[in-house]
Amino acid sequence: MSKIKEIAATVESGKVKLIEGLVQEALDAGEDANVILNDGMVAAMAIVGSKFQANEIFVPEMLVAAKTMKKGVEVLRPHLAGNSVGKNGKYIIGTVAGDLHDIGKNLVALMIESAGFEIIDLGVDVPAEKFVEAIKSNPDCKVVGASALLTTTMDSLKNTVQVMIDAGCKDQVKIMVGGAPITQEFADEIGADAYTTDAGSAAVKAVALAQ
Ligand code: B1M
Repeated sequence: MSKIKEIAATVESGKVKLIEGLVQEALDAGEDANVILNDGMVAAMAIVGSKFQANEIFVPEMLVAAKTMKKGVEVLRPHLAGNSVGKNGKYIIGTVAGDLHDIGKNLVALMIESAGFEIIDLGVDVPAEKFVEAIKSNPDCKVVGASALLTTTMDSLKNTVQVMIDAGCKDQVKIMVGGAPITQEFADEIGADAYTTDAGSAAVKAVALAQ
């Protein structure tokens, strides 16, 4: 089995103790960090999602797979993040109220940090008012990102954007949204300034919006 396949299988089966060693071995063997991330770990999480949907696995297995992926990402972190932190200003990010998923949000934060932003991570299950509070207390921040992973939290994302608009935040920041169920159409409908499908394109968009 190739190292990438081995990493994918390890995330999928939630073998937390093995992942750090395997990711390091792959890096030492010259594998690209982005390939390890996308073809190994992100691909594994998609399989985990499909198995969950098919009732082949349940929440505890999803949780342990997520924990395994997080540990793997920590080994990759220095290879993905750049060293120009802060040159593009601050970027506030969080997963909206009612939503506990943070792997995608964390990857977006990591890529945006590597594009030269100082990250203010509000975490998961973030009330709309907390986004507003963070924006107002960081007047030098020009871009904010909100993530939603569940179809049931799309409304929460809509509310988050609306609360930010009502509080006048758009005079200061551009609002970016993303997450698996989100589309460009939905982003336009709720008044967001930008939507991207993945962490890499989110970083490119954030740089453009901060100029
Ligand atoms: Co959840 N979960 N989960 N889960 N979970 C999904 C999302 C689901 C699709 C699985 C499935 O059924 N196939 C499904 C949602 C279905 C739907 O909404 N229609 C689901 C469900 C149902 C649930 C629960 C309701 C299960 C239950 O309790 N019965 C529950 C909800 C809890 C809650 O949030 N209130 C739940 C819980 C969990 C765990 C806690 C066990 C765990 C999360 C652990 C964690 O994050 N710390 C978990 C996991 C791991 C998943 C799956 C398997 C993997 C998510 C993930 O990390 N993907 C997921 C299935 C799947 O995704 N196929 C699933 C990898 C990650 C890199 O991708 O998050 O999409 P993603 O992020 C991408 C893009 O979306 C984008 O860039 C990222 C990187 O490229 N992106 C942005 C994300 N945010 C962005 C922001 C941007 C731009 C781009 O700009 C600001």
